Amino acid sequence: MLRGRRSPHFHPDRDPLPLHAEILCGGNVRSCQGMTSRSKKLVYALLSSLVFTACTKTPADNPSAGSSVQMMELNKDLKSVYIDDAYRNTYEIFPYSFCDTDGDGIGDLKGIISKLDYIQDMGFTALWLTPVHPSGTYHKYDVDDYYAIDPQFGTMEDYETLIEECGKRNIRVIMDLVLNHTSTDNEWFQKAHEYLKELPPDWEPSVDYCKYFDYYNFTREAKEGWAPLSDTNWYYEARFWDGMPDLNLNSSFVRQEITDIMKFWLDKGVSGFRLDAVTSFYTGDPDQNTEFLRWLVSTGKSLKKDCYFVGEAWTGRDEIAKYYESGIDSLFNFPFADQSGILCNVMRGSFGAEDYVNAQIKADQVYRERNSSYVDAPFYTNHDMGRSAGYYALDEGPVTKMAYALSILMSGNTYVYYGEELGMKGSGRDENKRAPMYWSTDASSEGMCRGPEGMDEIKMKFPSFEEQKTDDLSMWNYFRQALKIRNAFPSIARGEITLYDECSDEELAVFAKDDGVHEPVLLVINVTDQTETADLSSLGEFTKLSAVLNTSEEKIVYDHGTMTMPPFSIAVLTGE
Ligand SMILES: [Ca+2]
Ligand SMILES: [Ca+2]
Repeated sequence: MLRGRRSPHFHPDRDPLPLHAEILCGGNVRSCQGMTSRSKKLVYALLSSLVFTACTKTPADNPSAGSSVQMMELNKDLKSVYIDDAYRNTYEIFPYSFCDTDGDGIGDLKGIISKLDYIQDMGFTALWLTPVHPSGTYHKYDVDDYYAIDPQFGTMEDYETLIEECGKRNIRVIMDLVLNHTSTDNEWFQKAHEYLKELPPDWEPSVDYCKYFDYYNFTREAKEGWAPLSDTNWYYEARFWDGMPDLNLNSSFVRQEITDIMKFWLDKGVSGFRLDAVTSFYTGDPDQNTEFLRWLVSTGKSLKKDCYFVGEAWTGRDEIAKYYESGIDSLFNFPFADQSGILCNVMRGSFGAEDYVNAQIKADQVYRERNSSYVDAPFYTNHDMGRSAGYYALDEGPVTKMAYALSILMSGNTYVYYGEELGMKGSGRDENKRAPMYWSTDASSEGMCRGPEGMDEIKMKFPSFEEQKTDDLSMWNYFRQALKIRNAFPSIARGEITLYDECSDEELAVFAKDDGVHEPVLLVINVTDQTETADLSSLGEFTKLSAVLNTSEEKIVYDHGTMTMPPFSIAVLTGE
């Protein structure tokens, strides 16, 4: 086993984390002018068995204990730089479970408004709310009426207040736009159904009599993915569930309706749209999906010049790249997300620190080729994924924290799912992934929601917000520091990456980010549970340790060009 690196077969849900044996003996300093990382690793492998027992340090021996002090002190004076562009820190809220204000146990818009100071204080600059339109389900991805607000969540006035209050805080609001399907309870579907019920069996339907017939895909043949329409001999396309009929996106009536919907909400002040289920628009036909996106994006931008679109294409990098040809601003960067994605694999040791950087460089190249003004949309988890604290069963915090920082420090518009800043848990059935925001351990305290029906009882791993907010070492505080750093150095969100591969390897990576406008930064990341060192003296431009993200008791030390990086730590260097 390589020094400081877990076995590639390490499984955090199964295997204990190796002991934090800090090896501080000399001979293992990376140098940007020194050996190649390959040959260094051989030396590490030989050294490790010799020095492992000889120079283990305990935190008590460490004169620099108190890394949280370093993090709080060093980051204290960082100033947020606000830039009015699409590079945002977006907080994803599942309204049903976020904050309840009227005591019915269901989160509401007034609840979100009451937490805007919390959201702003965390460092977020945009909100994405999952659907808020009337719907029979708690998740509301089957929309009954695109021009209204679900009474469970509040009123149109509440939504307008939300947008206004967000505006005061420079927070943009992104609306979830579900265009692949509606609910069967949507008036459009009901009218089409009525019409087909009354149509004599041997007659052909005509849009001259009922335009709603054209809104959906109907056929008289039974097919897979199509559901029978009751009291008729017709079937309708319903790929997800027979309560969600697929819209006919070729219909000029539907396209007019979509245009009207976008205009309606843009006029109310939303900044853009998150597009649900992009790959299902035309199932199995990426070309048509891209063409539809091209129409949608150009229509939206003709209504409002900077109307922002982010698409959910849950697929691999090269197919995501194809959708960028449509001119869409952003597509969620799925390959980095979830339990099977790059971020989790880095923390589990099956993907290296330099691989994490190289994967970003490669993705940037592939996406930029298709859309030179694209804005990446990195994220780690969302409402369809198990929460990240559950990915590392035996972790006591450092791994969960560091993984999120690796996501937050990526270029683009970063997305964070509510509750992840507390390390909430929830996996398995979808309801569990949408558990009540853990404001307090007392389920009856102010704002607490009851959560979706059918949700299992979830035992949280980390404390509630009430307890975490006063603890400098908490998950919440770490998260806040990560967003603070992102807000203080615009090159982190906007910069292009240069990897210093001579001093990067599986354990540690050194890379610069520069957007050509703001101060360039150098990031040093140690993704292992061991202390790692690197000689950065040849990188003359970056001489000042300007911000840190620590997870262990040890401080990050930058001394005469030598960087000493404790386990799971991140350093930001700038010029003087
Ligand atoms: Ca409520
Ligand atoms: Ca479809």
